[in-house]
Amino acid sequence: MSKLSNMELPSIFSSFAEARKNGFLAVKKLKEQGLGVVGTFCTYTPVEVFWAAGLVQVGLCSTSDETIPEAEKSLPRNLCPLIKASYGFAITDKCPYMYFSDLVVGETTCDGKKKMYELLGEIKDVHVMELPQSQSSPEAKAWWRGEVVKLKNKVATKFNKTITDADLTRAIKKRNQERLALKELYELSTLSPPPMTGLTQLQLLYGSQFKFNHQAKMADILGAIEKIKKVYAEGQRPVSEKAKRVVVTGCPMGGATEKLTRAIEESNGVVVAYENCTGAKQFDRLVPEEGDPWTNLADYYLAVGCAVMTPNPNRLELLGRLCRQFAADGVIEMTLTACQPYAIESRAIGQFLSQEKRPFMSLETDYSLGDFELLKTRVAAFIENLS
Ligand code: BJ8
Repeated sequence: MSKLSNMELPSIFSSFAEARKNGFLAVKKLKEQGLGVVGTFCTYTPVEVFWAAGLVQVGLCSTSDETIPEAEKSLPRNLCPLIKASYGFAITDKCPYMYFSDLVVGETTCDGKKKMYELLGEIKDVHVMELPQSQSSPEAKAWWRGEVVKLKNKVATKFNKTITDADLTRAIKKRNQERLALKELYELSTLSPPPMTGLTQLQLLYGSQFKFNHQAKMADILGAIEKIKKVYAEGQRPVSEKAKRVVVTGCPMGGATEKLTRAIEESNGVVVAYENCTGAKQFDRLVPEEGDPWTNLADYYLAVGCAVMTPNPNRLELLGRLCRQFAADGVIEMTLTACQPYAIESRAIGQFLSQEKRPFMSLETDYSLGDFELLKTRVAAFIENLS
C-alpha cells in the first residue's frame, strides 16, 4: 500500500465531487429561467459558440455501465463502453443532462460515435460537425472553420439568437480564464511530493465540468488552488515522497474508470498528470484572443491531439512535455474495450516513450468494476519495476 494519507478533503473540494449530481438541479433551474441547453460529447466541440449565444453547455459522455444492457439491444456488444453507455442513458431517460438538452452536438470522430449519433437523431435534435481526419493542411483548416460557422448558424436559428464576433471574443476570453485556472490547479502536482493525489486531481477536473456559473466556478477553482497551497505550506503531505510519479494517457476517464487511478495509488504510485481529455488535452493551450475569432477558434480545436487524427503528432508533443514537466517515472495508458483509434496508436506511443526513456504500459478496460484486482496486479508489477 502507498503512504497516501486519509486527510479529509477540505469542503471546497467536495463541491467538485458533488458537482455532477448537484448540476442536475442547477441545469433544471437554468431551464426554468428560459436558458437553452446544449449537450456535447467531445473535446473537439467549440463550446465558446454556445457561451457566445448565452446558452448552457453540458457534457454527455457517460462513465457508468448502468444502461449498457439497454443500449446493446440496438448497438453491437463489441463497441466502446463510452458510446454504449452514453446512448443507453439517452434512450432510458436516465441522464437528466441529456433529457434537458434542447440540442445535441457531436463530431465525426470515431466510426462508433458517428453512427451512434444517427440513432440518437431519432430521439433528439442532433447536429453533427464533420471533423477532418488530419489537422495541418490549409484545406482541413478551412473545412473545419466552415463547420464552426455552420454550428453558429444552427445555434442562431434553433435558439433565435444573434452571435456577433464581439460575443464570441468575450466567450473565448472567459473560457481561456477557466483553462488557465485549471492548468494552474493540475500543475501544482509538479511539486515533489505532489500536494494532492491523482484521484483528487481527477475529481476536481472532472467535477469542474458540471459547474455552470462562470464566476462561481472561477472562485471555486482559485479557492481550491489556495487551499491546496496553504495546507502544503503548513506541511501536510497527502502523498508519500516515495510514491512513483505516473502520467496517464489514453481514452477519457471519470466515473467507473477512476478504478485505474485507484489501482495506481493503492500500489505505491501517484498520478501526477492526465494527458487525456479529462485533463491537459482540454486545458493546456489557449485560444488566441487577437484576430478573427472564428479562425482562432477553429484552429485551436482542430489541433486537439486525439487518436482519431491521422497522423496525430500533437498527442506525442503534449505527452512528452508533460512527462518532463511532471518528472514522470512512468506512463500508463488506458484504452477502452473496442476503441480502435487508441488501441492501434498504442504502439506508436510505446515507441515514442521508449525514445524518451519513460517506462510505459498500456491497459485495456471497460466500465465494469470486475477487473479491478487484475488491473491492480498489473499496475503493481509495473510500478515495482520503476527505478
Ligand atoms: S477528443 S478522446 S472526447 S473523440 S473511447 S468514443 S475514440 S471508440 S472518446 Fe474522445 Fe473526442 Fe478524442 Fe477526446 Fe471512440 Fe475510442 Fe470510444 Fe472515444
